[in-house]
Amino acid sequence: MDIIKNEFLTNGYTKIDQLFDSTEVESLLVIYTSLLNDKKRTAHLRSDLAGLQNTDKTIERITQVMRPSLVEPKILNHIAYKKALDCAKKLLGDDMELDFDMLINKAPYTNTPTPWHQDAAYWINLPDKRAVSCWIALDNVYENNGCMWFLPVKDQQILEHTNLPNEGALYCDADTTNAMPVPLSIGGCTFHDGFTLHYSRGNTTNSQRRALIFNFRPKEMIKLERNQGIDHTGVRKQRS
Ligand SMILES: O=C(O)CCC(=O)C(=O)O
Repeated sequence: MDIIKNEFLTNGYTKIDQLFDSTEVESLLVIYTSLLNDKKRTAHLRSDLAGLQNTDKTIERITQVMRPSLVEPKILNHIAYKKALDCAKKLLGDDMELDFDMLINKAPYTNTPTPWHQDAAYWINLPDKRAVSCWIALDNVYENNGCMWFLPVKDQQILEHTNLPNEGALYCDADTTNAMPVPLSIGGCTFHDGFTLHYSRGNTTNSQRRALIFNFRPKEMIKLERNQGIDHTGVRKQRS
């Protein structure tokens, strides 16, 4: 874990090849798939990061469901939540807690990139800026189906971001020459800091690219957010 922590603190991202094994993924996928297929129960938390929902509501390219554990609390019992939290504590301190979870699926042949952005642009400005996102692969991921790409963090500056149409994902302009792809096997994960620039290519393959994502930050900062009405279920816009 020391090497991983060092890499995270130096570059703003790191990876773990196997957070949990392929038998443990099965039970997670049962819940994940039922949420992904249930447009009714997830409607208030569901959107298309591609920003195309007003032009064609039938095809979701980059399905995002925020806070899936609000709809299906039993997902919280999966070992992924505990293991990722343990890692977050090792990376950023014992006061880390789960702020929100989300699922993001790239449907087959949708070929729609998630644009370059910093997660911190979505968030309010908090006095304690420690935050880490854990992105867990539920399929084998590689460049052609949309594995994550990262640029090492330079500083805690947030670039100007703009929404894709129809309140789609935030994006920014950045020199991405030195960006690195991080392919993963099922059950592997990446960790990235809130200021780390990241993106993923579109899915050009014939199968889904499913990811479960957690965001951890200090308990006190989650309290501050909630006091300001921020619970990560609302509209996407630049807040910082
Ligand atoms: O899954 C993706 O394509 C993007 C995920 C992402 O931006 C994030 O986890 O912060």
